[in-house]
Amino acid sequence: MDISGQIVLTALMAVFLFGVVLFLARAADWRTYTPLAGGGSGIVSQEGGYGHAEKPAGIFRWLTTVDHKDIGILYGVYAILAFAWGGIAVIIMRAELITPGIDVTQALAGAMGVSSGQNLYNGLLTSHGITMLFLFGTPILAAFSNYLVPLLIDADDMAFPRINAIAFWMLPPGAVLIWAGFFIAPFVESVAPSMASWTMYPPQSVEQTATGGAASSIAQLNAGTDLMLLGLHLTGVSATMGAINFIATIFSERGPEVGWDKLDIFSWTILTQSALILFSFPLLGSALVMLLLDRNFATTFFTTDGGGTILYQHLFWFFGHPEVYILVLPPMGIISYVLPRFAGRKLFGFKFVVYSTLAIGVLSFGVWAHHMFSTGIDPRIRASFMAVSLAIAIPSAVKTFNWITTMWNGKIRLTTPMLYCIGFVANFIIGGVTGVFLASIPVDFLLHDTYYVVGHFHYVIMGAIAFAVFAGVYYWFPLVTGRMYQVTLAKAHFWLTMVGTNLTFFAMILMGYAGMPRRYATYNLITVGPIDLIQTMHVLATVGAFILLVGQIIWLWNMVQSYLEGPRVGPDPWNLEEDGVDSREWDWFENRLETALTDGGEPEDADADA
Ligand code: HEM
Ligand SMILES: [Cu+2]
Repeated sequence: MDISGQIVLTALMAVFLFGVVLFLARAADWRTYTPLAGGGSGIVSQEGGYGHAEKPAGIFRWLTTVDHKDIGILYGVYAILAFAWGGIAVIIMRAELITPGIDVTQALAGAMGVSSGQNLYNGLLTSHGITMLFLFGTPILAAFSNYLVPLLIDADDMAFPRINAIAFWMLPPGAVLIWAGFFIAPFVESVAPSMASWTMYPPQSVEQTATGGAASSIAQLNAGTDLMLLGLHLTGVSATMGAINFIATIFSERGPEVGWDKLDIFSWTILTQSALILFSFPLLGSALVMLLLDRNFATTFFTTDGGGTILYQHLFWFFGHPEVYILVLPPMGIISYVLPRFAGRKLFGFKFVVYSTLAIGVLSFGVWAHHMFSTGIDPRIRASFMAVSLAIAIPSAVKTFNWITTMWNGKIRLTTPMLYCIGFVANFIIGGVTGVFLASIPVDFLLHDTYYVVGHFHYVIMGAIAFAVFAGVYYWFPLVTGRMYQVTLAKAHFWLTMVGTNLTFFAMILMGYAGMPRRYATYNLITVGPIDLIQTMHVLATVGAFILLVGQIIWLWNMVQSYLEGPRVGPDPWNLEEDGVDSREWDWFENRLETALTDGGEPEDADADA
C-alpha cells in the first residue's frame, strides 16, 4: 500500500476509535435501571426513581441496559452471530478439503478480493479459530454467567453494572476489526484477511503481505492483520473487565444465605475462570502490543536477532493454555450443575469437584510449554512441562468420575439437556485422553502439527464445550423465555450434533495418525502417507461438518420459533421439586411468574413502583 493509502487508513482508524471512545464515554450518562445494585448506582436509581418497570421499549432498551440479565442475552446473541460466522468459514474450508487439489476457495477468491485460493483458505482458517475462541467461546460463557451468577448467589445485579455493559460493548467493535480484512479486501488490493492463524506466530505474523509473501518494507504489510490485532485487544480488555466484575460480585454481593459453603458449582467455576482470565489475558495483550510495534514501528521484540520468535511462543502460550481452561471450566460447571437434576440426586463429591476446579486453575499455568515441545527448548525444562501436563489430567479425571458416579444408579431422565450432559462426558473423555497422549514428549514429536492435534482440541471445544452450552441453553430456555422448546426438534439437534461431531473429529484423529499436517488447503503434494486413506478421512470429516450444519440450523429455528410461539411453562418446568433438586434460580423464576413482570423485575420493585 502506498503512503497516502496508509494515511487514509490510519485516519479512518482514528475516526473509528474516536467514535468508540465517544460511545463508551456516553456510558457515564446512561440511565440506570438497576434498583439496588452496588457500584453507586443505587443512589442514582433512588433519586431518579427508576425501576425495572421503566425499561424503555425496543432497541433503546438493549443499547442502554445495565441489567445483568439483559446483558447476558446480549452476550448470547452476539456469540451466536459469531458462531454463524465461524461456522460458515469452516464449511467453506471443509468443502475445499473434499479433494486434494485447490478448487472451492480458488473459485471464491476472486470475488472476495483475495489473491489466491490458498490465501483465502488461510484467511478463513485464521478467522474461524479467532472467532470461535474469542468471539464465540468466551462471550457465550459470559452469557450464562451474566444471566445466572447474580441469581444463583442472590445478588441484585453484578457489582459494577455499568462496567458490565461497557465490557460487552467493546465486543462488537472488536468483531468488526477482527473481520475487517474480509470487508476491505474486495476494495483495496493491498489488504487481505489476516492469514496469521489463531496463534499468530512471528515471523510470518509480522512480515506477511496481502499476497502471502514476506514484506520488504512496512508499507507492504497486510493491514488486515493490524486491524485483527487491535480487535483482539478490545476483546481481551472486555474479558478482563468482565473477570474483575465477577470476582467482585462473587466475593462481595452474595446474599446473606449464600456462604462460601453454599456457593453453587457453576459460580465456583466462574470464579476460577475469572482468576485465570485476570492472570493470563494481560499476557496476550502485551504480546499483541509487541507484535503491533514490531509490525509498525520496527521494534525487534520477536525478530531472530532481537528477542527471538520463541519469546512470542512463550508469551502466547502462557496465555493460550490457561485460555483453554478458561473455556472449559464454566462448561464443566454447567454440566456439574445440570446433570444431577436429571439423575435425581445431588452432585456426587461436590467438594472434590470444587477442589479439582481450583487445582486445574493453578496447574493450568504450569503446562504452557507442551505446545512448544518440538521447538528445541531445553530438554530438562521440557520434561517438567510433560510431568505437569500429565498431572493436570488427574483433576479432570476426578470430575469425570464424579459425573459418572452421580449418574450411577440414579433416576435418569433423558431430557435434551441430559442428553447433552452425557454427550459432554463421552466426548470429553476422548478429548482428554488424546490430550494426555500429546503431553508425552515422544508421542508429541510424531503428532505435533498434524490433524491429530486438531481432532484432540475439537473433541474438547466442540464435543464438550459446545455440548455444555447446548445443555445449558435447553435447560434454562424456560427460565429466560418462560416458554418450552420443541422437544422433537431438540432431540434431532442432539443426535445430528453428536454424530456430526464424532464423525468429523474422529476422522481427523485418524488422518493425523496417517500423517496429514494441519493448516493446509491442499494435500496433493504430500509425498509421505497414504493419500487415498487421507482423502477418505477428509471426505468423512466434511460429511460430518455438513451434518453439524443441518443440526445447528434446526436448533436456530427451534430457538426462534419456540421463543415466539412455544407453550408457556409453569414455575417448575423440569419437575425438580419432586426429586428435591430444585435450585435458587427457579425460585426467582416462580417469583417472576407471580409478579408477572415480563422483563424480569423483582417483586420489591413492583411494590415500589406501584
Ligand atoms: C486433559 C488435559 C489436556 C492435556 C494433557 C492436553 C494436552 C495438549 C497438548 C500436549 C497439546 C499440544 C499438541 C501439539 O501442538 O503438539 C494440546 C493442544 C491443544 N489443546 Fe489440549 N490438552 C488437554 C486438555 C485440553 C482442553 C480442556 C482444551 C480445550 C478447552 C484443550 C485445547 C487444546 C488446543 C486448542 C490445542 C491446540 C493449540 C494449537 O496448536 O493450535 N486441551 N493439548
Ligand atoms: Cu495446552
